[in-house]
Amino acid sequence: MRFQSVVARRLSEDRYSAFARDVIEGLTARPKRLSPKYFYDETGSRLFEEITALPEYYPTRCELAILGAHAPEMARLFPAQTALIEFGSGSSKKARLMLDAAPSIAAYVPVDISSKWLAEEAARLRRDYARLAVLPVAADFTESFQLPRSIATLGRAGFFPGSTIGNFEPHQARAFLQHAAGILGEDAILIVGIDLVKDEGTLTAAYNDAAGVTARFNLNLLARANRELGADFDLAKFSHQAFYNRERARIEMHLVSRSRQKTSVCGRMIELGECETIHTENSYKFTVESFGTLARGAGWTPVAAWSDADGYFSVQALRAAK
Ligand code: AVJ
Repeated sequence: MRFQSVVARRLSEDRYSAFARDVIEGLTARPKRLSPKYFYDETGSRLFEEITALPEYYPTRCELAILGAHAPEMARLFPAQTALIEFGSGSSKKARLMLDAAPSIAAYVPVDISSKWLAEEAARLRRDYARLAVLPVAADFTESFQLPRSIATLGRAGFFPGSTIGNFEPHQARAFLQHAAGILGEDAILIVGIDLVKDEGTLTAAYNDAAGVTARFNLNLLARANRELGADFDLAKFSHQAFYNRERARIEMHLVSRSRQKTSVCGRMIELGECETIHTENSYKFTVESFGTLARGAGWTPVAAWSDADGYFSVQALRAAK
């Protein structure tokens, strides 16, 4: 305990980045952990794009099919003259399906932590949608942020696709939904993509692809620490592990140490035992009912749910509860 508090104090000094602090804290904790939010540097974002095209990785394909088929029905739930606010917009590919289907969208507000990506995508959107106000906000969408003033008179529709909500612990998912209700205000609609509980074989294959892209995506966390923090992880000494935890309805991803080893990060020694794991991601799966219960507990009323033909993925519409 004493040791922990000394570590925490030293790590709060400015000369360490948030990434450095989280890596050292996570790798000196028991069990060891690293946050999935660090997957997405340039290499990781590229690897994730590759994942979305893998034959085993069904979520992106299913969600695009659902949006392609049902975006007009979703848009009919929006107030006339709406601002579409996307939490964690990335490439805005899914938002484009909404924009194409919904003439009622007057403004698009992509919220993303990467300001470079945001600016480039905003320029492309302005070119492709001449009458749309594109108002990017560079912010961590899990923290409080200000919506652009110019949308004050518009209705609000939140958009949170990709099953990103599945990365949160249940209590964090509830907190996020409450936070979204606060940002979006009365009469808002929230469109959320969630991955559904299904047979274990399909679930585990999606995170253990034959081409090994998910393994590279997972290992990139250590490669990133090597690049950005001057750490000296030997990637050959770790293996990718992903399995379904049925009791908690989540895929867990870990990096398993193949042997007893020592490594250093920012001058700090990290020790790993043989077979010790670093827990890098949870990806929660829901049923339409379990997600509805979560939403009701966070200030939202489920109004509609759409699914793909296999029932693998679901896009749900929620209305802010009065
Ligand atoms: C982007 C969080 C939805 O959980 O399926 C893909 C990330 N991790 N393969 C997911 C991911 C491993 C993905 N999400």
